[in-house]
Amino acid sequence: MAERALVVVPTYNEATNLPGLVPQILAQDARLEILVVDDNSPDGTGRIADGLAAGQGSRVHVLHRPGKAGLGTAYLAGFRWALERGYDYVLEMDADFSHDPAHLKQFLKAIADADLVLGSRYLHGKVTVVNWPIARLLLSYFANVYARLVTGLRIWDLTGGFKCFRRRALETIDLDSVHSNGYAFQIEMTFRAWRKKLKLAEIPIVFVDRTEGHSKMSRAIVREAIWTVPRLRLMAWFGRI
Ligand SMILES: Nc1nc2c(ncn2[C@@H]2O[C@H](COP(=O)(O)OP(=O)(O)OP(=O)(O)O)[C@@H](O)[C@H]2O)c(=O)[nH]1
Ligand SMILES: [Mg+2]
Repeated sequence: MAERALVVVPTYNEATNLPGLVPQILAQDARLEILVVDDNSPDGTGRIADGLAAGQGSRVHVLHRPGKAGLGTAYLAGFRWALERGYDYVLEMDADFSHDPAHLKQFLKAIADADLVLGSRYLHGKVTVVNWPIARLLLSYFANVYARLVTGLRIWDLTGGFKCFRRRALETIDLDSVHSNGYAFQIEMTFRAWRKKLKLAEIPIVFVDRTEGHSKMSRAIVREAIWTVPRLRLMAWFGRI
């Protein structure tokens, strides 16, 4: 049977971005389908997603959740949806055009030789971020230095959200025990994949700050990331991961 890849796109108030994004994703590769996971966005993103699904035949799907419950649980719901339906690859991607759909082909190429491919904004120390204020860039960069030092993972970008999992990777990781929800979710998934001896690969991506809609970054998300890193390390120490 032909290979199928599902791009999981979590949305919260992305009405200005989603209609442009969906056709661009589908145009990259015939194997690609999309699952929009919308948390009852007040701006009507969910209805827009339904319209796009109706117009794109069977390649666009929508999962509606009753309210804003965070990025991590949105992805976990998307991963389970994909596993139940037999997809070979599952990708994570933001709806705000920070992640260029043109990179999707590179992910599909790289996953042929890996279990998890990470899109990296800091590969070998080279910064490929466009239009972020310097304070935001420094926060992200040093968050990654911190996460790398504490976890011992030799990965340049642990907090990025543009990634591709081989089905086997999602089957191997114990999804029920993942409980971080913001940027920490990205670190936790990659850490768990590494602990399971899955093969990780990093490819360079150019990350562009959103021009439409609003950031959902918060202090709580940063705090969660700060605590999650040593928690993961300790759990690994005690053989819990
Ligand atoms: N379903 C769902 N999607 C979310 C939630 N929070 C953020 N998103 C979406 O997840 C993607 C990435 O969001 P964030 O990592 O919070 O980043 P952002 O809001 O784009 O902010 P920046 O980090 O400044 O780019 C975007 O497509 C958001 O719409 C949530 O609670 N539920
Ligand atoms: Mg964003």
